[in-house]
Amino acid sequence: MIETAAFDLLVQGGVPLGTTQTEAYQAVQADQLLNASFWVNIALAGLSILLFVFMGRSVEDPRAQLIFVATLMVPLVSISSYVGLTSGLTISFLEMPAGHALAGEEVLTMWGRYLTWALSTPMILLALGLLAGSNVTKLFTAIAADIGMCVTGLAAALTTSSYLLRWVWYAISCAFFAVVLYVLLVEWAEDAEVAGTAEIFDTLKLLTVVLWLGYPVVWALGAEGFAVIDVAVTSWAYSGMDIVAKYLFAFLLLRWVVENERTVASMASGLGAATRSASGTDD
Ligand code: RET
Repeated sequence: MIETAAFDLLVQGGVPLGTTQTEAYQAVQADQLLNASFWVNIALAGLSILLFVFMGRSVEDPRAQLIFVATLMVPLVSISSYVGLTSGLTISFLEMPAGHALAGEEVLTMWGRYLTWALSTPMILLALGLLAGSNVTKLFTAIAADIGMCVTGLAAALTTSSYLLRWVWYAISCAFFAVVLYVLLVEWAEDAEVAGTAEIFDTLKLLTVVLWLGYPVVWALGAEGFAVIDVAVTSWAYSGMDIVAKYLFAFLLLRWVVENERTVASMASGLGAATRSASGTDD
């Protein structure tokens, strides 16, 4: 039976340490299920970019435009992220430490995902914060914690020295995530009431919270965590959640902004709206 070298490498798990980019690329090519999980997102991101540019063509209010630009960045980052993955540039085979279910084996790690989330998820939060009428403090808090979550998630995936320390990084990432959830669920939910955007904000908040909670679950179940599900299924789980968390989310948000540009325009400018003053009276 004739098999490609890349297929051999994958099946036998015999990929040597320090795999080259070409070997990573060949391994992706050899796994159609995995490769499809990348290309579906490349196609959808491309279509989303075209659609969102078209939808935003006559938006004039600066705040609405900023929401558009932030949201448009999401598929732009995404298309770059998935091209990085499918080309083998941002994936590596890493040897798992003792204690891991696949200890001693080379596991395909899609670390580019965590890296690019550090760019795309702040854009999602910027758009949501603007919609809720957040002040700068809350916006900064949510975005800084979110970047912390992604970078420490990246550290968890890349740590090969100690199994325990992988989970320590994971726990730190979850702590950052808790801050993001607090701002979304408590602070911005209140702000959106004041700003008059509660209806759409609540829908998007629910979509965001439910889907985002899925990411740490998939990490824990996937090859990087307890290795209950294999690499291609893990990748599809992320890709599937990405489709809803990014493209559907962005579409719902932008459609609402186009239809309600005047509501967005009438929100107080300077990102200072919707705060309770120290004296307890509303601004
Ligand atoms: C990780 C693992 C460590 C613990 C936590 C995680 C959370 C990730 C999240 C990712 C959301 C990504 C989105 C991407 C869209 O472009 C890093 C998986 C808490 C919430 C929405």
